[in-house]
Amino acid sequence: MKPATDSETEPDIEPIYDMVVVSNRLPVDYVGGEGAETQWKSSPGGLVTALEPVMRATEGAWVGWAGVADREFAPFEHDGISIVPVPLSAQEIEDYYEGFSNDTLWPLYHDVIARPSFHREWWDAYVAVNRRFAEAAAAAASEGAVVWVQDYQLQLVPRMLREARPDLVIGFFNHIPFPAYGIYSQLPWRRQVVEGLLGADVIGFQRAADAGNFSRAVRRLFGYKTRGTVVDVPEGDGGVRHVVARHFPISIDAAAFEDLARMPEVQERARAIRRSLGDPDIVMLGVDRLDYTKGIRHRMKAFGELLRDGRVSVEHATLVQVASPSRERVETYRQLRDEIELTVGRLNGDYSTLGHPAITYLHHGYPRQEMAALYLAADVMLVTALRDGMNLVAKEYVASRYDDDGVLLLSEFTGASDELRQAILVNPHDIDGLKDAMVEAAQMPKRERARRMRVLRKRVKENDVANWSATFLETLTGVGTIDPGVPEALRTAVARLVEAPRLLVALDFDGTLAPIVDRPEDARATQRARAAVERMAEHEDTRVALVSGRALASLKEVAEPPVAALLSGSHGVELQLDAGGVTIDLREGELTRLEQLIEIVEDAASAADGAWVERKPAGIALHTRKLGASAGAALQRTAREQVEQALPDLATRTGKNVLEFAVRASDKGEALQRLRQHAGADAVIYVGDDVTDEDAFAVLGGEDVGVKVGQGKSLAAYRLKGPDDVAELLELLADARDDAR
Ligand code: GDG
Repeated sequence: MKPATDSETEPDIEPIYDMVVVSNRLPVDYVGGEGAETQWKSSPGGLVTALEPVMRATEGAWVGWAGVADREFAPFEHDGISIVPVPLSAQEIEDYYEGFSNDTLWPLYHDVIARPSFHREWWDAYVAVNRRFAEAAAAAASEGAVVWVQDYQLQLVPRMLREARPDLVIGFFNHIPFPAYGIYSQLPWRRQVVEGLLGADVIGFQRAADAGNFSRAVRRLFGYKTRGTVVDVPEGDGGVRHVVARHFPISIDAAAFEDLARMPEVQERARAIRRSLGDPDIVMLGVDRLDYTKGIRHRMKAFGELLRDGRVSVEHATLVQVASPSRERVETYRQLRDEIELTVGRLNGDYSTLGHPAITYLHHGYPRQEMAALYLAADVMLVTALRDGMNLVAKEYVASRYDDDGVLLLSEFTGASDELRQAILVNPHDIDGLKDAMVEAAQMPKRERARRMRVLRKRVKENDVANWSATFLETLTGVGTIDPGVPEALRTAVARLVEAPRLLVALDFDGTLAPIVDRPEDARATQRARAAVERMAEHEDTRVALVSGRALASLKEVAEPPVAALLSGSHGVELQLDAGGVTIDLREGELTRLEQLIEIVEDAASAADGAWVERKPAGIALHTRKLGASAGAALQRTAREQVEQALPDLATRTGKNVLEFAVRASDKGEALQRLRQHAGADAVIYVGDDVTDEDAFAVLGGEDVGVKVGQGKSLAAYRLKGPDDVAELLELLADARDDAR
């Protein structure tokens, strides 16, 4: 614990932080004390664990509420993280937090399981508090900083931030579901909320279905174009801003849970828990915040009926329900608590015997170590949520079961069910189905339990919380570490893709199939990549296309493409759709402009040693790779100025160390659309490494797969490290396509 000072004046925050996280609650709790004696302690939630390493590495700041009303605290540092407290009045907590967040948005976003209340004064407080959070974040962020806003309480912050600080890179992650439009449209402020979110560069959701619901809301409310995971948001200047809206399933610190479970004292505690329950054969466990979305009543009803029907007895099976206190000032939650406690009382009265409780109900929060002991003690984990963004409890149970034992019964209405397919999946509304599933779980043979748990564990370990935050931040900033090989998520996407009746595999060449070399004429695809491309081109229902910025003639020379391959050169200006030649006819005016252009650029290039030009049918490219960064940039600037002066309105494009001018505008996106049409493809995979490949990623649809090779900001949903990894991906694709035939 560290002391901090109280402040009566405006907190003075320095705009020095390159990374700012904004969440309703801070990762610290106020313990007590005043002024220099103020005491804080860490509140070790999942989000803190996820973001702690990032915050430390970037010396970031965390903006949020300290958990006490009507108190202002000056910014301070706690355990190496800079904390920027945002004050809330008691009235604001009632209106913004308990009201709009927890009694309007929460029930609405969870498919109106409870009835949402709409009050205009709650909305006003939501706007005012969101503005305060946005102002605090804007005050803390350095020029060009990354700001990551968390969850449904702060949906207006991205837009407010962008208006105040257009220089910032803004991410948003929604921890709860995003509902279907039919439900969402009930919200009187539906336009303002979507507009608020669209202020972000990347909007993250738990499930693909949530991202899809959001995109539909954008189309219905604003008519903006959405393609796959990209939304085109029109800007005032007539241009568009690409916003990525896609799923990033959150996870847990799996290794930490396993470590806890492996501690001898935790294992001893697990045995003691079973003894205290009368040593039944089967311990069933539920762990939830006491919330109506969690399906606690449904599981109790099912368990009660199993006892009533004599399918289980209290000597054989018992249910432990941890229901940690939550939102106790909201009326719906008080009612829920009464109902659950009534049910527990009834069931225990009817079925418990001395030493054998039917249900052990615990309305407390417990330390994590005790949670791990409970997970180890449980033969069956019951997760029966009626709607849940992810459900971390399911993942914690799996991570704790290093003994490959235990059965997870999981509602298909949780985000976790998208990943944890080897659980027993249930519809909690179907009480008979739920009862059968509970019996099945209790009777599952040991070998089957172990088989399923091994697969579940692999999944949770692969996508842990560090992976989640890294993937999100990589998408947001384009910077991160890319491991060699083909990541699991991309393998899964490929497995889905090969189901398509007609598939188009569209590939950039330089940097994707071929390593980048100094002299473009020396570039060659790696042996593996070539072989995989040729295998794929043999499939009748798969078309391969090479999509390059090179002139077609140069592409053919270096790539030696299979005869059946479709080709696009000069960024889509040249297309070869069937074997044979292709010509492009420049109009009179274009030809004259091209000649002038060539003269200017060749002149400029001749002045710099190491620069060279590449002539294309409708343009010219100035390569500056060998000049070094600053000389290269200087030459590009001069060339651009000269060209702009003589030939205004020419299409220009900047690639990696290359500046291109064209007398006819086209891009790889247009090329890809024509190729798709020509191939009659139901699905497309596009792989590319250059900024010019972004135009192609931008036209991909929901079923398509975009893969960015290497670092850099990208609209693609997946990443590979380099051409070797692309070759591995293509081999996988060819294998899967062979199998699917
Ligand atoms: C929201 C979304 C999404 C619970 N009781 C105790 C305790 N817990 C811990 C659990 C788990 C966490 O609280 C609950 O996380 P869930 O994911 O299950 O649910 P929500 O609180 O509703 O969280 C949800 C999540 O955000 C993350 O994005 O998954 O869908 O609704 O970690 O272990 N922890 C301790 N004592 C308790 O008594 N120590």
